[in-house]
Amino acid sequence: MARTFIKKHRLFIIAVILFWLKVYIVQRFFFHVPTENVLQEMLLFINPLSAALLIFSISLFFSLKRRRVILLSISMIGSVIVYANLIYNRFFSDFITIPTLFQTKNMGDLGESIFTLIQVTDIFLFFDVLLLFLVIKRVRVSDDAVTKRQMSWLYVGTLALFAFNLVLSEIEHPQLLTKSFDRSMVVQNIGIFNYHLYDLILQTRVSTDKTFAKSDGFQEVDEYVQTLSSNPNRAYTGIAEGKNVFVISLESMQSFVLQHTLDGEPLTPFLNQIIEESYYFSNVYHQTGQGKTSDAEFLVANSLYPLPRGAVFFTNSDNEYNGLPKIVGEEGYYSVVFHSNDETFWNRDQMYDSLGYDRFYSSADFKIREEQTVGWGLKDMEMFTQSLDYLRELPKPFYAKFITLTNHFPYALDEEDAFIKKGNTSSETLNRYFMTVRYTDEALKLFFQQLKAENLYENSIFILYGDHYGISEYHNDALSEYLGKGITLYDTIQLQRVPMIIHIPGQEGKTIETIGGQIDIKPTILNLLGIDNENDVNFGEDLFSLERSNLVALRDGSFVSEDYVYTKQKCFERESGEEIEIEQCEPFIEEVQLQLDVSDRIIYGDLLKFYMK
Ligand code: GP9
Ligand code: MN
Repeated sequence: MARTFIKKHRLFIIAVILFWLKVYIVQRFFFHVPTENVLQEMLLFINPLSAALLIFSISLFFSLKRRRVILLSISMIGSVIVYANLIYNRFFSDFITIPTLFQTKNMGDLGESIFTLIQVTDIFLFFDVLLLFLVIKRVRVSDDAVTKRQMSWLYVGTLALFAFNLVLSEIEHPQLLTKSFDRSMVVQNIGIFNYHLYDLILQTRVSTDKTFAKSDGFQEVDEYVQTLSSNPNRAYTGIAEGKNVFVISLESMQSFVLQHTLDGEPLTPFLNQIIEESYYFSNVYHQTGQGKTSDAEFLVANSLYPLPRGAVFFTNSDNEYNGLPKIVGEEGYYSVVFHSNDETFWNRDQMYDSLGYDRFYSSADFKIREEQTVGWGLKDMEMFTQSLDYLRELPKPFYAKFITLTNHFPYALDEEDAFIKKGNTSSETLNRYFMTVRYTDEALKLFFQQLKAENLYENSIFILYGDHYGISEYHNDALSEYLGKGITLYDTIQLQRVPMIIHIPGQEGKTIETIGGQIDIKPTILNLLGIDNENDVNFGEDLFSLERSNLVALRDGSFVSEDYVYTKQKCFERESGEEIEIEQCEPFIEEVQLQLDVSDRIIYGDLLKFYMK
């Protein structure tokens, strides 16, 4: 029967095979998904087939006359979906989820960035569509009508294939679909199309969670919340009480640029100098997900994890939060944000209200002339300079957040703003990144000078943090050329460290190697300011604490502990970077999953309000 089916449905079979092979090639050679053993290789090869059979089977419901067009359309739409994921993957080392599709307010600004991620050779990824078109034109005999029996067998076969795929993936990665936050692992196991189906299921679960979380899940969540403590170090309590607070988000700044040079020139001379006079936390990791800058802001403001899918700034901006701006506001602070982008980007205008900011200075509040902008907006130097006019007038004490932007992908820079020559690795992105990092460093230097001149420096504290990675895994080869060593999975995690600097004028410098994350910033600031917020739910701990759990969870479930680094179901010794038995990491894997899960349930269920008096 299979023979007859093949003979009578040649076009269908050809379309499926072409598409299967194309998706396999993209998954295997273009996506950043792990392939380390034969089973994983096999999974990558077979997993596009069940999805290809399923989606092309739609054509069989159409009349013979229409079928050719339908086949071609499916092939085209499918290819666009794969390609969109490829572009996304090149930048984010991640895959598209349904909530990201609704972040339409961000779309306008993405133009140039997307353009940089497209390569001319990408056109070959649509070669199969062309081939199918030619075949359809040449093969005059049309396929046959399909019988009900054939249809049933087709679906039984597809289902069996999918089940086989799931069994293999369960062998390779037990509980992947029920317990993982790592999308690249899911795609590696079930393929990009089945992944989208899985994402759809997660989406519907989120909606139902919203309704049920309050009644069913609350007790469980509450039990966990009661165990949380930010363990403040009393020696630091209130050392910055009443001072103005500057929180500066360093766009795309990773720790590897600090104290590093390019052709003998330091990449961050100012930051290197300020580190000497500050508390510098050398092992702080970013914990952001798909919401990038906004996720980092969320972590800093709430000491909660951002969401596993989409940007919480978009999905849950109506929740009640006990945000840092709101808490300091209750203590008499005036809280503001300076960011020269449209106020709706990342849905900030809505979310900032929920976090309790008094005022958001967005692009509408800056004078923006063409020559003062580059890439995504106003140059950092100009942003800082113009902010001063507002800063001067603010009621004191103030809490002021600044979001830098020049060091944003695609790292564009005007010649006159270049303080070093660009790099000479095989990635133009990385080469330019060095220059924009150096520029932002110079902008910070200027800002500190200006603040000193305005008498705003002495009575303030400064928290500088990197928001997320700037160089994705796509540029690993070039990065290893620069670093002079290969990049292992272990290194990929270590590269997620971001600058974390607390500068208090008058205090001596100290490098602190504590393992921490952005989630720890809020309780740290509150302790420095001497603010004790009893009703607060903080998943982080004071970075100065001597009783820290020293376990930092990354958003995809990877983690770093005192002794271990864990990612993609592999366990490494932190000290040496050597891979060790997974059993060593196991006790922490569950703890990290639980922590992420409880935080997610609090957000999806809008549960924070039950803790606020
Ligand atoms: C845009 C800026 C950059 O306003 O925050 O956002 P990112 O793309 O890094 O999340
Ligand atoms: Mn950012």
